[in-house]
Amino acid sequence: MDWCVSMPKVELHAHLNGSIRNSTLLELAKELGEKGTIVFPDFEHVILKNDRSLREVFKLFDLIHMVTTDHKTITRITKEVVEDFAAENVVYLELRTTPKRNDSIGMSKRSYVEAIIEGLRSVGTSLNVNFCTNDSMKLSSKTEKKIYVRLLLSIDRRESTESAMETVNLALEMKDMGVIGIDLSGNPTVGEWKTFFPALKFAREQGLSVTLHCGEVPNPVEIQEMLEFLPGRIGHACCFEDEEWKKLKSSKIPVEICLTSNIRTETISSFDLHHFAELYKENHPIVLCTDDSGVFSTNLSNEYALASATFGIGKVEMFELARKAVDFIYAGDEVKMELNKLFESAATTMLESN
Ligand code: 6MZ
Repeated sequence: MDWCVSMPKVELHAHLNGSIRNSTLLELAKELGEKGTIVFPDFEHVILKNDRSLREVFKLFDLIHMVTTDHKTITRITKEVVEDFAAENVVYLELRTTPKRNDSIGMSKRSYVEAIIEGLRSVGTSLNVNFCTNDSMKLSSKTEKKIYVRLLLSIDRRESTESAMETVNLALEMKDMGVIGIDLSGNPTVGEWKTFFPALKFAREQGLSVTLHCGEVPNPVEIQEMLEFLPGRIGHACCFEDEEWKKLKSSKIPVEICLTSNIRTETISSFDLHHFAELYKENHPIVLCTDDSGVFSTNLSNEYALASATFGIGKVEMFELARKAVDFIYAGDEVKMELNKLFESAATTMLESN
């Protein structure tokens, strides 16, 4: 479906290291294999495996982090990921990543995020990237492609309260460099919500937006508490019971929907049974996202094509779904206005071509 590629789209749930190109991942692993740091054939086998359970996905992330977590590589991956999203006409991207500390190579959480910002700066001249919060003028209309990028710093569920607080403080320090929010993610079977609550509450009090991975596995108590926290958005919402659906629907919290990810990790048994259908029918705020485009071999256009084909939604309605996502972005009104203008002009072009 070419129109899924050509129409403008908004990506709100993409993990940096999960969005790495397969070719880059293999290249980096080969280099480490040659140095004897890893056993390349073992690594290659895991990377090229297509179907993996949720548990296996988190094992894969540990492997990915072994080959990606140095400043130079983080800069490279960021550049490539932004270029890949822009190439399929993503016009606004909220990229999330877990700041990592590695004393042996002089990496602090701050220098990790600085390496990402360096990646945003180094995107080629054919693409205009707006990433600083005070930087709206950087999007010149002369260049062919433009993309707004904003950063969310993730707290991994393996972290302590102190470490989560450190990430929130870092996000606050880096607000002027495009960091606008906090995400809670990581293996959903690990850690407890109450560990992160103080940091998330503080983040929100200080004006940061918060999104939570919620209900990726059944955990009614945690899901209820997360919904009561009233985050700006939640990701996944796969394992909800009646009570939780009721709460979600009355709260109107937007849901970041990741179709391929949910099927690949077997948190949902088949596309046609996905909760997208019901939420869409009931006009609940939703946004289609990729989650980990590299790990799950997908892209955002593919997610739109999948939703259209599976749920029988036409081109105009899919366009409206993409446009509606602008309402749920964490960037401010000025960016929203620019995006609304951009969608308006794309709508005119689409109608003329029909
Ligand atoms: C929960 C996920 C995830 O932060 O190193 N992550 N957390 N559920 C998911 N669904 C499959 N996919 C990715 O990107 C990788 C990290 O993002 C989180 C995990 O913590 C993973 O280690 P970054 O850029």
